[in-house]
Amino acid sequence: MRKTSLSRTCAALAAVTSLALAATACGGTTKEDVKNEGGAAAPAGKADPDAPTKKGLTVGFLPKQVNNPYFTVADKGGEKALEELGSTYKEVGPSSATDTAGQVSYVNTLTQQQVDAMAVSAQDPGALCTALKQAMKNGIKVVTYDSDTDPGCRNAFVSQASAEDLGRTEVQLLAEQIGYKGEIAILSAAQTATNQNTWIEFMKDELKDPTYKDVKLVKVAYGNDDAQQSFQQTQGLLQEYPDLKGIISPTTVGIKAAAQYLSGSKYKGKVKLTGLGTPNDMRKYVKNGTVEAFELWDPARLGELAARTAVALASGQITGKEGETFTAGAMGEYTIGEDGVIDLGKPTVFNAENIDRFDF
Ligand code: RAM
Repeated sequence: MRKTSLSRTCAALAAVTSLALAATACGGTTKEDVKNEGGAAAPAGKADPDAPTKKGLTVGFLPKQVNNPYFTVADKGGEKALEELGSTYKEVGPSSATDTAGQVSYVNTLTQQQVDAMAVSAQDPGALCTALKQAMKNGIKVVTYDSDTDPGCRNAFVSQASAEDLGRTEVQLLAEQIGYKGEIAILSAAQTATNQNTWIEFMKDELKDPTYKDVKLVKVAYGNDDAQQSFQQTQGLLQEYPDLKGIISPTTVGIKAAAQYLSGSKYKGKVKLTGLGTPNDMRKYVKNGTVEAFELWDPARLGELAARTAVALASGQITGKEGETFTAGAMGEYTIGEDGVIDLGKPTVFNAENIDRFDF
């Protein structure tokens, strides 16, 4: 796999995209962030790595969307970890991935309830900032997981994998399947989603490599993490671009709906599909020849790491500053990176050979 250093790519990204997006994607600091009290990661006090792990804490999970199987698995991972740690888990959240106002009011509810920490997957990077800062002012530790807000609006971000790895490998997976030639499209989630937008910028950057000179990205469509809208968007893409050779869908809801559409159409096996999906959602489409390979991290481990990070913050073992380390139970030791980002690890590529080894 071709790899460039993240900082080099981030500099390139800043040159080609809006600086704010590049900063969110790469964890850099913009003027905007400096205005956000305290700048990045807002560390409070000094970390004491030897401080005892507090028990009896309450940690609220606020996913992008509660009825999304991906978040059900992720948040269950958080729940299990909190149980083990002797703390209490609760989950609140909107049922639509485009209900930004709903997410803001859930942050306010958790603040009013005086939880000790919250783990939030942001539908929109900017919209939650004021509410999250208010939570931090009230002494609540804020962890984002899955989809980040601005670094100044949370203590730490638990990232599922390097955004660069995810964006580039999805292009590599699809390009290989279409023989490095033809029109491709992206079927994303919500237009404001921090995580998907970051990955898409890396996909576009990857496509600039001469390896892909015959591959053309014709459209980015948005299915809003809604099964029906994603299905219709896939149908629309094929009507608009009858020569389309492949689709990348970096959302578990999108890839499943696209697979469902392709699998019942004349395009089955002809129009290639890859992206981010859960093995349980995608198994049938891999077995029936609609999908060759796709990828994902283990959402339960992501939720677990978010919970353990929240507890480490609330216990004073970490503050969210770069270089601090903590032990996340059996998951081992993690070090906080630039701008308070903690990387879970490498994603897994699933295909017909290995998919039956996974059950999530
Ligand atoms: C969807 C959500 C989530 C994303 C996964 C891959 O479930 O958009 O944020 O991480 O897909």
